[in-house]
Amino acid sequence: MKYITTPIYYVNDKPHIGHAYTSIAADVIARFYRIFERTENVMFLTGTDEHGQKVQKSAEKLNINTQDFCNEISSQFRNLKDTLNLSYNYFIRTTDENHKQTVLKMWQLLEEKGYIYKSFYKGWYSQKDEAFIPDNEVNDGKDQNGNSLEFLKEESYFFKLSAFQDKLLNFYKSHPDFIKPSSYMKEVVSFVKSGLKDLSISRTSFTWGIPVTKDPKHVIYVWLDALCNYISAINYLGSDPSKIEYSEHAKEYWDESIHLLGKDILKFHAVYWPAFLIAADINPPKRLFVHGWWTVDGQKMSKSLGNTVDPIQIVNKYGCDEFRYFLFKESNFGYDCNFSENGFVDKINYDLCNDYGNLVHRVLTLANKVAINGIFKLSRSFDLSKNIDSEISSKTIKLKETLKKYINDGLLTEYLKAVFDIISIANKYVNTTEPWKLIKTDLQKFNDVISELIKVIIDISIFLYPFIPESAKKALSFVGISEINENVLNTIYEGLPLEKPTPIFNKIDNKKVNNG
Ligand code: ME8
Repeated sequence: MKYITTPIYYVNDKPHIGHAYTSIAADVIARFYRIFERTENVMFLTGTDEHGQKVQKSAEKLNINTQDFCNEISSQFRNLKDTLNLSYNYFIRTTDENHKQTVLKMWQLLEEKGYIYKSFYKGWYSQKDEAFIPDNEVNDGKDQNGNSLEFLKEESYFFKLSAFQDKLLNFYKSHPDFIKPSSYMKEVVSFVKSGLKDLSISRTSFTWGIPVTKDPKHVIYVWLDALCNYISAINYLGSDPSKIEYSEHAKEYWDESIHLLGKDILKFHAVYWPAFLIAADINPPKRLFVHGWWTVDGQKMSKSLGNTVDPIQIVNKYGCDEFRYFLFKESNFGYDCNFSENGFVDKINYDLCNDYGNLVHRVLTLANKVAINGIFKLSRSFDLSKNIDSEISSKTIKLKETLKKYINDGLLTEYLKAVFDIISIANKYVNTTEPWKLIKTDLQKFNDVISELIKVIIDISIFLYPFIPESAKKALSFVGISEINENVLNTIYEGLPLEKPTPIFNKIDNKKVNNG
């Protein structure tokens, strides 16, 4: 079982490159596991976060009914499925009835276990981050990034977060791989060590949220509400609204859960969420894969600077697989990275066209020349493991285990690098063996070389499939393979029905960059 999630996105803003990045990362991981696990055992969840003051204000500004406003923006996120070719199984909305029931059950559990009390909140609140800001991070009514804060004085329910300091520190210690990359773990540990204050978990000054059952003038704090999406989507607390029943089936997924998130929301996922879960007798998720921040041409992306990158526009201009590939080849997943359209075009032209696309095209064009009745007969019953004298074969065999490890550790950039190293070796092999000469001088040797290269193309296409699904499928279709699963790697092919290859990627003229 595998359970992969993205953050659920606020509906006060339309989707941009940052949202696309997290969602595609989750998609890559889900697709990879579907190759090596039974497909139905891999659950990939995404959705929208629709409650809270920020969303209510955005709808009010436009003079639109809040639910209608949510429906509109939520559908823009849902439609990314087609634009970005996302393979999610479920799209959750925090306005879904089923989700609301889970949040109320969670509240009930925290209350029954004695972790909720009523008091009075007095302090600063960031509407932008939907977060309470400690006094020592406030300067002149602004947060550390210069965003205006609001001073709140209102009755509130509190969660006894302070009671979880030691429990959390013990948890981090016994689960050193909980957060990847591990530099983020250090940040979290030092935050928790510096002391935890109880957390305000209800608001009374606006209404757009889930009302507390016994005290409906309070709505539940948007982060407690939102984080519960990860368990409501799998009905962890049971589907009957009248009773709480921990689901064994949900637990199987939960034990293998991976949350993907940007570094901006690390504290909520690494501190608050495990504390809520431990309080409710539920294990924290298995892994958090944290990624860095995209800037654009070296600048922070913001609506006011007008430099937000629209993934839909980029995909329409350059193609979906091209965009998916670029995001992870350009960035070092886990760390900050910069978007520039020129950089994008270079990656497509050099890596996808020159390296992968060209390898497939020239090898299969040569193979077609000797195919009999459209079938290319591989020399020997071609088995890479018996051909380990060659550098590419031995590296390709080891690749599967290396890539599995990279995916398990959230190392998406390393993954691509490892595959492209093989592509580069394979291209060199073509250049040194010169099969276009062998076809005239030594047909047996020609067949050996091309057979080996075809097997490598099959394997790397399967490995690239999670990142560039349609292009990888196209490459595989040239050799008659339509199924994408582990068997493709393990099959010993004797003959392959060939199609005449057409280019998988088109070179982009750099002039296109500035010409819309
Ligand atoms: O925080 N670079 O939603 P959100 C990289 N609703 N990633 C970026 C990015 C950028 N410039 N901008 C956004 C919320 N992201 C909450 C989450 S989860 C229970 C609730 C990505 O719409 C990144 O993954 O502000 C970040 O964590 C997420 O979008 C925040 O989306």
